[in-house]
Formats: sequence, C-alpha cells, structure tokens
Amino acid sequence: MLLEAIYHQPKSHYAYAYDAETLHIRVRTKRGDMDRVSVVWGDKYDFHEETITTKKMSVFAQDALFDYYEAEVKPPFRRFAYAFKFEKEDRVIFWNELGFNEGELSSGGLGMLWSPSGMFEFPFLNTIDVNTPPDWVKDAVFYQIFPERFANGDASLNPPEVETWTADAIPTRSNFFGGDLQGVINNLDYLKDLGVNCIYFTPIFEAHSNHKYDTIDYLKVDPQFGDNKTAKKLVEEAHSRGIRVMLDAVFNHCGYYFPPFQDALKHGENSRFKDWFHTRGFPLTASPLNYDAFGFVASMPKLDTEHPEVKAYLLEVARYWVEDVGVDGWRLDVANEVDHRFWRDFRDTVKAANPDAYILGEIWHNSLAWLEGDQFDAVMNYPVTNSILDFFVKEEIDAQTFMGRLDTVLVSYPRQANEAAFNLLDSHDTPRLLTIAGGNKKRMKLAALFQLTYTGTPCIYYGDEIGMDGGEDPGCRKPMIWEEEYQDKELFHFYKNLISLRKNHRALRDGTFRVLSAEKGKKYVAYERSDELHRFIIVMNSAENRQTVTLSDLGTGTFYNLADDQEQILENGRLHIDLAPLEAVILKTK
Ligand code: ARE
Repeated sequence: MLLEAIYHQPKSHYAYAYDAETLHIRVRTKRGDMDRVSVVWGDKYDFHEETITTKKMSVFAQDALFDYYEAEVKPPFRRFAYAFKFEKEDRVIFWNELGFNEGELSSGGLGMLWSPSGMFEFPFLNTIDVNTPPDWVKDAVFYQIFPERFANGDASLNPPEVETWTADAIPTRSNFFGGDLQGVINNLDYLKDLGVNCIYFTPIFEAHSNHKYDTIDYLKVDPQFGDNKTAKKLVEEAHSRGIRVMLDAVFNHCGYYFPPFQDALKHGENSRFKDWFHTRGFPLTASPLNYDAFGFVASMPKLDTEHPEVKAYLLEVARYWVEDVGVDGWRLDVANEVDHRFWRDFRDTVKAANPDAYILGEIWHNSLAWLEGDQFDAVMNYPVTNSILDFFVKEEIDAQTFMGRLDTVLVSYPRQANEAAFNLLDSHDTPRLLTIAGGNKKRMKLAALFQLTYTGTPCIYYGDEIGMDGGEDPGCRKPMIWEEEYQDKELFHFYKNLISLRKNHRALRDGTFRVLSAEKGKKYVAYERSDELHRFIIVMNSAENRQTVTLSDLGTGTFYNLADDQEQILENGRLHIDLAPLEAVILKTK
C-alpha cells in the first residue's frame, strides 16, 4: 500500500452534505492499490466499538495516478466521526486524524484511534449550508443566444448603419445586424420545436458595443434590443412555452459610458463616484491606463464591489431582474475576479427573490472555492468542454486520458455541483464546434452526443444545430441563418432527437454514470447511464477505422439498438459491438 498517495480533507469536497440527511465521504488512493476501502464511523457523543459501523466504499472516479473512493452515509443524528480502513491481501490499515495504524477493529489496544477525539469529524449537518442547486437545472437543455445576432423582430430599433442580415454576412468587432428581443419572441416556437427549455442570453442591458459587455445602464434593456417591457413580455412568452430565461450579469466591470465612471473621468478626485473604481491616479486616463479594467481593456473599468454603494446598486440590479421581471437565473461574467463576500450577498439576494433561480459562474478553471454552497450553483464547465473536444474532435488524447480528465472534474466538486454544471462545447468566446471539427459533421455529432448524454446541463450555442460555422470571436458571432435552404436540416433533426431522448429519460440526466471502456491508446469509449427505469449503453468510436468493442461485466438485461431496434445478445454479461469509423451506438433496455 502506498500510504503517501492517500488523501482526504474533512469538510471539503471530500466530505460534504449532499442533501439534508446525506453525507458523501471520499478518499483518494494510488490507482489499483487497494483490495477494499471502507469508512468506519460512529456518533461522536456515543462512540464505542458496538456502535461503530463499517461501510464499504467504491471507486467512483479514476485518473492516471489515483482511484477516488466514495461512500454515502446518513448518520441518524447528523453528526459523523470517522476513520478509513484500507485492506490489501492480509494487511489492514486504519487512518484517522492522528495518522495511520496497522491493526484490526476487534483487537482493541489502538489507543487514540478509537477515541472520538482522534477521528476525522463532520461536526453537524446544518441544512442551510448544503449546496442545493435548483432541481430544474438537471432537466434543462440550454440554448445560448447572442441577442444582436439571433433575429431582427423590430426594424424600427435598428442601429444606424445596420448591415444586411444574410447567410454569408461577416461579423466584425464593431458591426451591427439589428438582432433584438422581439426577434427572439418571434422565434420561441422554433426553440420549443428544437426542444431546448432555457435560454442563456449574453448581455441585454444598455451598452455601447455589439456584445454589450460594456454596460451603461444595468436597469435598462439596450434600446437597440427593445425596452424593459419587451424583456418582460419575452420572459412571459418563454415561460408560457416551458422555457426559462437566464441573463448575463457583468458585475466585475462596467462600460466606459457608465454614468458614475463618466463622472469620475470628469471630476477626478472630486467625483463622488471616484471610489467606485480601482483608480491608480488622477485624472483618469485610458492611455496610459491608470485605473483597473477587465484585461487592460480601457472601455471596461473594473468596479470596486467592496464599496457599499456599488454593492447595494448591483444587488438591486440582481433583485430587480429576478423579482420584477421574472428571469430564472444569472450567468456571472468574469466571476472569479469579483470578491467572494460580494457573491455571498448576491446569492442571498437572488435566492430571496426566487429560491429556484440558477446562479452560474463564468470560470474556466477549478472553481471549488465558489461551489461550496454559499456562492454559485455551478460553473461553465470549460474543463469538460476541452476534454470532449480533445477526444472526439481534435483526436489529441486517448480514451483513458479522456475519461480521466472528466473524472478529475467530478472529484473536484461536490456531486450536486457536477449535476448542475453547465456543459458547453462552444460559445461566443470560442470558435464554433463545426469549425473546431474542421467541418467534419460526424465528429461534431460525436461531441454533441456525448454532451447530451453526460452528467450536467448541456448548452447549445445558437445556430450550431443548423450547421453554422465561425472561428474565434468575432467569427463565431454570425447572424443566425433563417433561410431554410441554407440550414442543415439533417443536423437539426439530429439535435432535436437527442434532446428529446435526454428529456424523456431521467437516466441520461441524473442517472448513474459508469465507464465501461476507456483504455490506454484507444480511440473508443463506452459508458452506461442508468436509473431504476432504464439502462443505456453508449459506445462511441472516435477513430477513422472500424472497431470491435468487447464490453464485460454488464450483468443481465435485454438491450436494443436505438438506431434499428435490433436486440443485442448478452453472453455472460458480455457484449461485442462493431462500430464503423466515427460511429456511435446507443443501446437501451425497453
Ligand atoms: C474584444 C475582442 C477580442 C480582443 C479583446 C481585447 O473581440 O478579440 O482580444 O477585445 O481587446 C467581451 C466581448 C469580447 C471583447 C472583450 C473585451 O465579448 O468580444 O473582446 O469583452 O472588450 C478570460 C476571462 C473570461 C472572459 C474571457 C474572454 O476569464 O471571464 O477571457 N469572458 C467574459 C465574456 C466575454 C467578455 C468578457 C468576459 C468581458 O464571456 O465575452 O468579452 O466582459 C483561457 C483563460 C480564461 C480566459 C479564456 C478566454 O482559458 O484561462 O481565463 O477567459 O482563455 O480567453
């Protein structure tokens, strides 16, 4: 046993409350090292050998170096004192807060090991501290809309010098095409037909640019998009079709033309707003830049969210759109550069306005510090995005690395944060999926199939479903193609069918996820998703040649291939599946 590889941290994503009565306990060991790992636990106020329970843990994730074991426990008095028991051949090792001990449970004489003061502890499960993302998020399929580019429903709002909305229009950093909220309202039935049930809008508030990340007025819809009444109508029309709405909160910074910043520019040190920003000298100048800004972009001055007036103003913004307009969630721009205390108060404000609102942080890296129940429900899951692209689209990693990287994300967070994670394959900040795939639709479909059958909530970037392409920003922000002759209908039906498959089967949303095949050097993977109603086996070939995949340990059951309804015969829990290049097969129990 390699004791040096063993890791656990009490009161963290290694020991957290999943719900009001359930704790999840995790421990890391060297990959393949242990025969058996258990958690040994009791109540800290009633702790003696007769009341101690031993629960076997199972490997729930694996990466190149480690196995991650997990067990679920429901301590009756919501308190939990625990140690771990590791077994390999005839060796037994116990581990608690005092260190490692060789020995057996029945032998006694272990000194402090069996005293509650030596145990790891989960002192009390207080419900208010439990991270509980809204239930609906697990059932959602999001659709991301960049409002300037989705549809023009009210030509009277067109910006000056609006460009013609054609299938071959070229987006630049500064041009406008006239998309607006009425355009979205006009096309809600299109979204309903596709099957998505939540829209994520990039910013809709008054701003100077076409992307609107440089806010002028956080309480007002941009006049090119409509007004607050149109926004309210949009929310109502969407809700009446079972579609929710999430807005983009750009609270890290404002726009250059935000009136308080204009005041600080004009009055310098004498401005009553000078402390709303992070200044480095007066007068304020864009060049050289003597105030903090998002990524040195002078048109995006950073707000001081520690300042009580700034905070009060932004929290009122957060409340207004949720409570008065009825939006269902906030996506938080540059979430990791804003102070944690701000986000804690933001959460309290938003959840008071609507306990079911979804709070989604935009963070591209490990985000545990925001996902422990007091700040965000979930984050934009770019590490998963990149793993899916690297395996199915770019062919840069093998099956073992792919699943290992996904598991690294799973072990990084409490399970509820993974269930509500926002799984995207592209966005307004990245090239489009089809373009990353070099136009290879089969690879694009593999990525989308995985996305729509994996843990977490999927998001489709507008137009991907009809075959739109485009490179880095601004290339990925072309106007939506509405002329049917230029839409890829076959792709649309592919997405529509997959979305409906996910929506009709809980197993694909929050069922168990089990890896069946992810071998070193291989370009195919297989996994199972199951709940008490259905089992799915999904086998995907990311290689350009045929593959025969043998799966074992499948137990019993009759599986049918969704493509042709052919029964698949299990022999002693084994299955042989022949896959064409870049083919995916979905098997399901009836
Ligand atoms: C524009 C141009 C760019 C140019 C830039 C600088 O389009 O080509 O490089 O100006 O002059 C918004 C607009 C952008 C605009 C930008 C600045 O949408 O079009 O760029 O404002 O004016 C990091 C942040 C992350 C951020 C990305 C872009 O951590 O928060 O960078 N994403 C949000 C939004 C953006 C938005 C802004 C922030 C600003 O989603 O749309 O940009 O409000 C790695 C790093 C990440 C990094 C990521 C992407 O993985 O680890 O930290 O994200 O790459 O660069």
